[in-house]
Amino acid sequence: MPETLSATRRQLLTGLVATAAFAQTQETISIPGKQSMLVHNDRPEDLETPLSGLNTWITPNDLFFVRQHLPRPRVNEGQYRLTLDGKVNRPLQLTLADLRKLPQYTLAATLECTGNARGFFRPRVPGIQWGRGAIGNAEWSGPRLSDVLKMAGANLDSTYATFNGADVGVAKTPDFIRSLPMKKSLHPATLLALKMNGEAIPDIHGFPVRLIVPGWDGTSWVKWVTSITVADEPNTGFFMDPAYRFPKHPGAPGVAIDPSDLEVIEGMPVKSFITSPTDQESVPLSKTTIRGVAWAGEEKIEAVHISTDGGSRWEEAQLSPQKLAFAWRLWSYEWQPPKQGYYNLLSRSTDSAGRVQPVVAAWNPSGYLYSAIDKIGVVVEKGA
Ligand SMILES: Nc1nc2c(c(=O)[nH]1)N[C@H]1C(S)=C(S)[C@@H](COP(=O)(O)O)O[C@H]1N2
Ligand SMILES: [Mo]
Repeated sequence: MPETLSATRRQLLTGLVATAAFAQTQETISIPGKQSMLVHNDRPEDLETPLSGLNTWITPNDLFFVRQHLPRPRVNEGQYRLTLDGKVNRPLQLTLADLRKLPQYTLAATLECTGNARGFFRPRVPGIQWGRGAIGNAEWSGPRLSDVLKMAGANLDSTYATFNGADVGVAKTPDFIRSLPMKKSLHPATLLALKMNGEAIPDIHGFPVRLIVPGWDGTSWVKWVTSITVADEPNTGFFMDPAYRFPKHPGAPGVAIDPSDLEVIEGMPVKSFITSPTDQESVPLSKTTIRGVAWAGEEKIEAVHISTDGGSRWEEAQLSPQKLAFAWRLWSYEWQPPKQGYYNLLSRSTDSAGRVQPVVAAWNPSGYLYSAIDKIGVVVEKGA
């Protein structure tokens, strides 16, 4: 019977697909809890969150994306020391216990990789071809960076603090070192986090101490922080220059940009994307809830607009109550399709500074800060 045959074939196919995916994750992901992630690289791990994992305000640690350039270090809690040096009156070596004794603050902040959604740039650019999921929102807890700097008697007129983590350079990849302007370092929301969503920071997310730079792209959020050096110049290593820089003025797509026309990325654009339904999914004619997230770096999300007709008409989506700087807002829109067929669904966010998501993202040679209006296609089926 054809029906049985197709059912069997379908079972067989999904069975095969499932087994292959399972075998792959089993082989490559030995990180507890991270089995459902999309694997871009396995050594070191670069893992993307599936869209189904981005429909909650807090992203669980097990579903949080991972990006690292170097083999992941394992830091021994007892032996851990945080060194403070450079332009400080009292060079310090702090233990975890010292950091735990300081006043602890908790805040929600969205962490997004600078290269998130790089895979959408045309012409294509080299680098991890992230989809939408190199992003997550978590609650981070720990002392303020400013309190730690003041403990060491840091010269607060110095212009930078430079952070090194326990990971070290290998082969052609240099050590991961980042500098943060003193102004942002002294911001009360900039933390040395000891906890992520109420638990000790997981190894893969920077145990035991990671820098939280709310509203700025993920590159500054140094993991496994072991030293902070106060200085009047930024570090000049690879991860400050030439990496993670953005054109000072827009360049033509596909055209190289002179390094002197690039600058360090500070802050993030206004963004939104659709998490459900997913691109090319079939949805019923009855009713569909379109969902997604929106965020705006140091600003707040003011509105999200949805178009279900390719951008002719726009309607306002419902926003979750959290109107905060640094953290994303979830949004939803109840859609009653007029009839069956193929629809282009778009989402566009507006923030408290009046920034609006553009139709076209600013192309740049490294594929950073993709921020165009999101677009997916869905098939509305009568019987679905
Ligand atoms: N020490 C160290 N910190 C790091 C990195 C790294 O490679 N080494 N990668 C950065 C980048 S580019 C991003 S996007 C975030 C990713 O954080 P996550 O893996 O916890 O999601 O960590 C940042 N901090
Ligand atoms: Mo990143």
